[in-house]
Amino acid sequence: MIILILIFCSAESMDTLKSVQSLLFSENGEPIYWQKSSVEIERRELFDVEGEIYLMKESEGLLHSSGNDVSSIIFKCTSALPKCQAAIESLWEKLNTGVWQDIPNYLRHLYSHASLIKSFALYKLFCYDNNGEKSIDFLKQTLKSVDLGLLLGLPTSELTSAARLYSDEFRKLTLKTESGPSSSVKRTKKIRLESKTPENIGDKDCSGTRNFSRNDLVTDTPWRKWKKPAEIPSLERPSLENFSKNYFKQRLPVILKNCLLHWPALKSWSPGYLAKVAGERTVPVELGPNYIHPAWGQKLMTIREFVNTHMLDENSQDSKVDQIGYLAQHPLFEQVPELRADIKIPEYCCLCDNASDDEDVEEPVINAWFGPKGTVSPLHYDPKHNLLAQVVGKKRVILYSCEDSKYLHPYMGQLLDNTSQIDPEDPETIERFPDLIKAEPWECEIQAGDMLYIPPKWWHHIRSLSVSFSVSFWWQ
Ligand SMILES: O=C(O)CCC(=O)C(=O)O
Repeated sequence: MIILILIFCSAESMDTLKSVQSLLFSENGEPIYWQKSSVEIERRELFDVEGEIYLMKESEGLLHSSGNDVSSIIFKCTSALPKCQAAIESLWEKLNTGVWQDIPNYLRHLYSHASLIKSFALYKLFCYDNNGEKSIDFLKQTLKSVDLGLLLGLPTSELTSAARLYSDEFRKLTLKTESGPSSSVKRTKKIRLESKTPENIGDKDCSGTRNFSRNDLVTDTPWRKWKKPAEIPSLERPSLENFSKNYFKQRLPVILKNCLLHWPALKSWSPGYLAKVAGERTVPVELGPNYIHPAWGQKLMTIREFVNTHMLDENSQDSKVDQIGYLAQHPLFEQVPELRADIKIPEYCCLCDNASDDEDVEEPVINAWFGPKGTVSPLHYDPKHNLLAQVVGKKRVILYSCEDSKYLHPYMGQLLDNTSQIDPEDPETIERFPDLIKAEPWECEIQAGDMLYIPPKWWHHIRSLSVSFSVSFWWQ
């Protein structure tokens, strides 16, 4: 019996197991995390999380078992799992009490670490308790556990490495077997959902809120009637010097045509491709017409689920559900480094406002914006320079200069003070805010292969006109 199970278990899976094990334990079996973190957690804080730490250490102890006694390994893993789960749930409560900014980092670290231990227990079970469909299920839960750690805790390098190893394993497994799932196919964002435990986060949706039909969307062009929009100039791969002198330094928007031709993403990305490469990864999807609408909410789901329910049918451009889903402003490339290899940081991002700061230009913040036709980002501004690269499909962009801010009536309050009450698609807006007539709109459509430069503090309203994948680079 033991021999049979070990035969089922591939050498590759065992290699992954060893690699993940080395993220958790030093060569002599000492848990690495506790050596590193004892300095981070102060004594009085330790008192607050004593119970959780006890549970986590116990689980780790169980998981660092060696030998070939498979039934004992399985027993230890199944005993470790509920302990990790209890620690995760208790930490989740703590992370969701009080103001998010005041949550100490050590709690988020502990949450991430508990997720890593849980994923390791699940993966070990996958390796030793290998039986067809059930093992795929273990592997899915494994990935979900690291993703929850990455999304809701702190994105530690250990979690990122583990996620990569598990994803590779999942890809190999689904390539090898026919039984795998078919490969068919924001706002300073911090995910904090209301559900009590992380386990049911995946099931949370905006139920109770009104479903919004895509037919309700206004797609007319009222802003053109208020004032003829200026056209945003468009240049074919301008030199750095030209871009810097005439646009970057002048703070003027411009479309940079055909700048992405060397990106592998331009050829390969499609909803089906994303589901194939990262289908089992859990991501936060925004649901509802846009982030200021009362029917807006967030739901964690796998990319495959998102593609299968909220995207089409790539040809028909229609989604299967009424509610619009948008994977918006998400650091997907940190979470899924495999996709990071498909894009390049534009050389224009090396420009900076002060020549003396030349050496201090930081890496840009890279976010993914992936959704069906009809996603809307309401009129808002961001403080940084932005290159919005359009990889798949097209988007319509309406811009207003920061000089027109006085006519754009931002919401009051800290959370939405970079968002305007003006809805350029709503014909009645002008009656509520008649001085809007004094603001000068700019407008353009960006296509796959284009990049739009949006200067800092320029207001932008963006609607996808087809299935769309954009990547934004914010810098300085
Ligand atoms: O494409 C979108 O929906 C919004 C993009 C955006 O707001 C940004 O890049 O800052």
